[in-house]
Amino acid sequence: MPDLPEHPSTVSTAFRSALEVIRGVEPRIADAIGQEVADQREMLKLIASENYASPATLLTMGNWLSDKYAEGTVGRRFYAGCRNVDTVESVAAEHARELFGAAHAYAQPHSGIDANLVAFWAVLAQRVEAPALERAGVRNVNDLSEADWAELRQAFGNQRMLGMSLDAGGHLTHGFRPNISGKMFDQRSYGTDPATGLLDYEALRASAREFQPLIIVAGYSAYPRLVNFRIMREIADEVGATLMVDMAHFAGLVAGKVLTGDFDPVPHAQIVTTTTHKSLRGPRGGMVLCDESLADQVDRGCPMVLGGPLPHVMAAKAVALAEARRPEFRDYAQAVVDNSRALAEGLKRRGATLVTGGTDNHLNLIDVATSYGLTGRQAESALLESGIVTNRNAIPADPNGAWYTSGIRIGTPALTTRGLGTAEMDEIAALIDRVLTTAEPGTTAKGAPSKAQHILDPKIADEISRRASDLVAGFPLYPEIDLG
Ligand code: DSN
Repeated sequence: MPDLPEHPSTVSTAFRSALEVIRGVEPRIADAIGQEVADQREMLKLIASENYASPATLLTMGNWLSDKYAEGTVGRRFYAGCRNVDTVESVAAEHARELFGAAHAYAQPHSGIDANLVAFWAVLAQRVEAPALERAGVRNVNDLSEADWAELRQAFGNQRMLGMSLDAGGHLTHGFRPNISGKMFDQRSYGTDPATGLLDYEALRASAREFQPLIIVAGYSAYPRLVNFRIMREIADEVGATLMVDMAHFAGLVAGKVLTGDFDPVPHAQIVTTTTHKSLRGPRGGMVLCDESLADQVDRGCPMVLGGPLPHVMAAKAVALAEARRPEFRDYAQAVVDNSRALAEGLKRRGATLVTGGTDNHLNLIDVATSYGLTGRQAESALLESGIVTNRNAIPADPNGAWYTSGIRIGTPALTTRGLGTAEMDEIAALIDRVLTTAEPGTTAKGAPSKAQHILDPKIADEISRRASDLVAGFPLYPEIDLG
């Protein structure tokens, strides 16, 4: 675990005391918090987007900063008395700039979708609103005539975005209809090469030339390989698009300098968004990095898109980013990828088919339909029953659709934080393979084939659960915290 304090008992005392205070008001909540850490200690957590924040990061979130309204940004607030929030927000942004080598950082977004909305609207403000204001000879939207305002609103709705398709590993917030981004933009997707499963930059280039998007979004939540951001920027420049990268999943690998050069999005994209709680191992939240040209627009995220910031969470972002600047974070990031590769090798050796044939990052995507004759939903449930927590995920051209899916996504950031290494990854591959080779598709109550139900011998589920919990017991989570 990161950030072991000099006196571990201090951390124990802090969490115990906090729970005691909470228990005095609402014991069910104290119990739920205690149970959550107990559950997390026992789980074999392979959800690619989850991690374990340090005690320092967790403790930073429970304090008086939470009580302060601070709409606006540093030095430009709508409320008085924000000097401490200014410090917190400035320190978080400073660490983010230094860590990622970004010209500008904005630490307010509450989540990944908020960060993406701030980015979209910063680009729309720069490329659609600012020229409209200039044409009308005014500085503020409030000064536009009704006719000019109607025209601008229509222009906002006419913009195009090119994003990675969902079944290739893209994200709902990259312009898909169920999300607000899909209702804002006319979206087209780019996919992967059906033969290799890899991004096809020439197909993407052709699509960009034809579609002429305002924004090209790069980034993924289920693509197990690297993205060449230099080529993405080249394509964006060629068609006059702004390159936005959502690095939520792999921010920790960028911070830990595993992804550098063409694979580091920050020098190549005009704007980069992230969450702070995935491979970056911080508190639950989001962040935006950008070049100088977008800094003013990004800083208007509140009130443009966001409500009042969460100063206690920005404080925790600052603490986590300070941790990520330490040399040991680079070892962690490298170990995440080494573990992911070891897991891939262990699965392949046992006969599993992986989308793209392997991994270069923190995640693997098992094609469980081809490998084991199961849907993602059946595999996810069988694994959960056996003490292995994963999530189902679509694979390219998924025959089982986005709900049942044919894939299982597995990620290594959390278990690497606990200290598990490549030998344990091979053992985990053996456990996963044993469950999935033994599980079978089930039937509905009426005996028809079901994509949801599975059959798994309870003895196998018990045996694997025991082996999974023995495995993680050797790598205690928060060993310094004893809640009694
Ligand atoms: N929910 C996150 C994930 O699991 O990838 C992305 O939003």
